[in-house]
Amino acid sequence: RVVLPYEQRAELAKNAVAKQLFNIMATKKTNLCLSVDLTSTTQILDLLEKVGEHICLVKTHADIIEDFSNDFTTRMKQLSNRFNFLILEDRKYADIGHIVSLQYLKGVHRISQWADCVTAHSLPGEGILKALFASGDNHGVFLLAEMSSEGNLITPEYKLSTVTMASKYPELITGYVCQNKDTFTDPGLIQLTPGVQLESSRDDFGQVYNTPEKVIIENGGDVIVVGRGIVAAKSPETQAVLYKDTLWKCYTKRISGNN
Ligand code: UP6
Repeated sequence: RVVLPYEQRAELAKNAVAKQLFNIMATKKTNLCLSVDLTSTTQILDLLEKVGEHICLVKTHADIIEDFSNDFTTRMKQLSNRFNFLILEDRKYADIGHIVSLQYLKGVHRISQWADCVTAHSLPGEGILKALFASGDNHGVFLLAEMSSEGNLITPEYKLSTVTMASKYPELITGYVCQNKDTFTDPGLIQLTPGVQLESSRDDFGQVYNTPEKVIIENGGDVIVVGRGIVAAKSPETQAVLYKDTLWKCYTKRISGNN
């Protein structure tokens, strides 16, 4: 899986969003996902205006935004069309299927109307996937198979059962949020890896950061999530270009087999 180029993996993808995302990465030559963890819509839109051309995916947390509105999502959608990136709402669903379906379709956020894909935990069991599958067309789910935070309670058995559960929903699953390449083998799925900064470090609340080399070349990351590494920089735009170039270099090194 890890040595195949994104354009070939696009052809193997069974989920429409995964196919699209592989193609965007190959066309724009970027595997950078910006985690735009800001609390104001103007801050978010201003930043996307500046870095949209450098990213393949934007990851949102709609529930941290203080002035969330339909107008905001319309504008974000316009930017995603203009710059050709997709939108992932990192909702990390973790309830019974019935409620997750309502959380996806309803509420103030109406996530299904603007997000190309969402994240979900496998903890509640298969019903969560059944519900998300029944709740729309041409959408996707990144299932949490591992977490970046220290002391998280995910075991090797949990990870294995997560992948077995997901294999029953090939049209729904875009990929996994995970840290290691041995998590899954299907080259049509995407490894989304958070916990990345240019230097390995930690924050005060258990987040663990690895370097681009480690997460892409050693650990098989396909789409790399960077939040504060870009968002908290003096010049997020300059930093986004730096991350984009560094991450892409690691990917080309990986597929050339020259590691
Ligand atoms: N995220 C993780 N680790 C996980 C899953 N998700 O950090 O295992 C998400 C967080 C945050 C982003 O919810 O939005 O990735 C990481 O942000 P950071 O780069 O600022 O630490």
